[in-house]
Amino acid sequence: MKIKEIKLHQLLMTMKNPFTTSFGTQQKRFVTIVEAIDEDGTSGFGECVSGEDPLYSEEFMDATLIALKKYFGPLVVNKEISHPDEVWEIYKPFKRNNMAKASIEGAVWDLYAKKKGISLAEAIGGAKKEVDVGVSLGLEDTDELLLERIGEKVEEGYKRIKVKIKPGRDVEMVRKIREVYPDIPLMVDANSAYTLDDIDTLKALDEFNLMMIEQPLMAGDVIDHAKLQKQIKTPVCLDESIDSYESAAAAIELGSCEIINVKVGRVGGITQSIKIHDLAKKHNIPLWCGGMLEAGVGRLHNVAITALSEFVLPGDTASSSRYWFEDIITPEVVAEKGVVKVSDKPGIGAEVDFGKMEQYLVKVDSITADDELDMIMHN
Ligand code: OSB
Ligand code: MG
Repeated sequence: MKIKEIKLHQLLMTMKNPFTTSFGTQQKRFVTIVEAIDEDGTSGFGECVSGEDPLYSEEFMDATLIALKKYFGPLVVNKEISHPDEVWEIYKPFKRNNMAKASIEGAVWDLYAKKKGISLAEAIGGAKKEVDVGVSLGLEDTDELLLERIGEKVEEGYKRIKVKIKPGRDVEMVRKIREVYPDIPLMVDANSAYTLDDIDTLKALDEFNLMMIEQPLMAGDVIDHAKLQKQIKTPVCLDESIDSYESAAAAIELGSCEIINVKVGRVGGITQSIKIHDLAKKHNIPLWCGGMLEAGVGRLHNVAITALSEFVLPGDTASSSRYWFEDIITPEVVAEKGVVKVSDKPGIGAEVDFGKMEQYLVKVDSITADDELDMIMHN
């Protein structure tokens, strides 16, 4: 494959409902769709999942766009690439910026699968025909409102419910949920809002038979999480702390978690996700696919990676319609009774609909062979 042009379609989308976590509330999502076009005019698509502000991780969309335009686009344009794994190698000297790297790598994976005439899931090595999904619910102003939301999602058949917690909205809120829904598969996500000083609160959650507690402590930490896991019964699941293959290996070795949430963008792409997958399988660590409030392209990538065998727990890849009035792909991602079908069409398995995208479009940037890598450092 030789990529001739990379287009960065920058979209501003509005979610149906505001989404509140311990970081704050958001209703607008700034999405970048990466389109990698090869010499035959075939397009592969990736989605950049950076946050709008550096709250979840250090990456944020404005900075990510600079990284894509200045480094990661020019580094792959006009290069002969025979397999998408090579993209990580090309990017290796450049530290971090995982979501930026993953967005182009994802487009190359889609292009590669399309060229081979196979689905992205098959290209990755995923054999599942369908995947189980749950739903991630933001904090609501009152517990009653949250219970209403949970009721809707249970009714829709999602395989597990995840609720966001933060200090002051934790034990009593979960107690109320359990009073109404004693048996649903339930988990909580703290988005790094606690410290070991909150050990009593974290221990108190043990009584609710939660599937797991996601990222209770600081992003990046594996030491305190290991101490915490020894003191609580609820399995710790790491999200923000698993930002590379190396941090996954450290967390497994230290016993910092019993479960890992894989987000392709956070770990630097599909190639790295597969490496983490294989490591987790070896150590019997169950995986599931997290979400970053993706539009359709990222959502389809999530479905494809979930087709791998160690993704044994329901992911956060809910229906397009849970987030958007209109997604940018045809057909949209649909979860029926908590199950999403894995497409067997070539690549991501749906068309990116430029007509639908138009309503959200802010700007399109293009990277071609004219955009040479411009660095101070030389070899
Ligand atoms: O912590 O998993 C998280 C959304 C944005 C950033 C971080 C997280 C989330 C979610 C929602 O929990 C996942 C989704 O539905 O896409
Ligand atoms: Mg999380």
